[in-house]
Amino acid sequence: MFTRIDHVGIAVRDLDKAITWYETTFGLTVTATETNEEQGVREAMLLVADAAPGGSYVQLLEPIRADSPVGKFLGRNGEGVHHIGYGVNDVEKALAAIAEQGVRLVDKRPRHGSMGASIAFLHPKDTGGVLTELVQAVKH
Ligand code: V0V
Ligand code: CO
Repeated sequence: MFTRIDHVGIAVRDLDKAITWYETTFGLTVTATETNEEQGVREAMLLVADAAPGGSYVQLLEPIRADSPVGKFLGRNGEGVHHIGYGVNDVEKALAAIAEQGVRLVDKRPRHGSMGASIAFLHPKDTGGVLTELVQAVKH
């Protein structure tokens, strides 16, 4: 069902500082940055490896509101790994198959994600404490 790891989402307090750190320390480069009002984040995708039908990225996430998923996470845990995003070919099909296994869905329908992707989250309480995101990337 999963085609690759699309991205690892990392909660940060200061997006610009975090981008500079990843660029200078690991030599990564930013492919896209975006503010996602619905998700309450300003985020940047840094390419790690290119692959079809989409690359693998580090996603740096800075909250734009304290009362948002990433804002609450930072308050509780500080900076660090927030979620894993797996690539899928058909997010609606994957959601239906996973729901059938009894896993609670945060999103019953896909939402708008980074770089035009369709995304949906599974509840971390049903996935061994790992917030898990399904990502149907725009083909390139
Ligand atoms: C919360 N919990 C987590 C967690 N966030 N566990 C593991 N990893 C995380 N990232 C745990 C938390 O410790 C609590 O456990 C419990 O879940 C309830 O958390 P809460 O924050 O008090 O309650 P909720 O229900 O308000 O929020 C939890 C959920 C929320 C997972 C429903 O964070 C959510 O909707 N997340 C999905 C959206 C999201 O994360 N967006 C930002 C990335 P205890 O204390 O009860 O044991 S946006 C993105 O990735 C984009 C745009 C993209 O990729 O394109
Ligand atoms: Co994500």
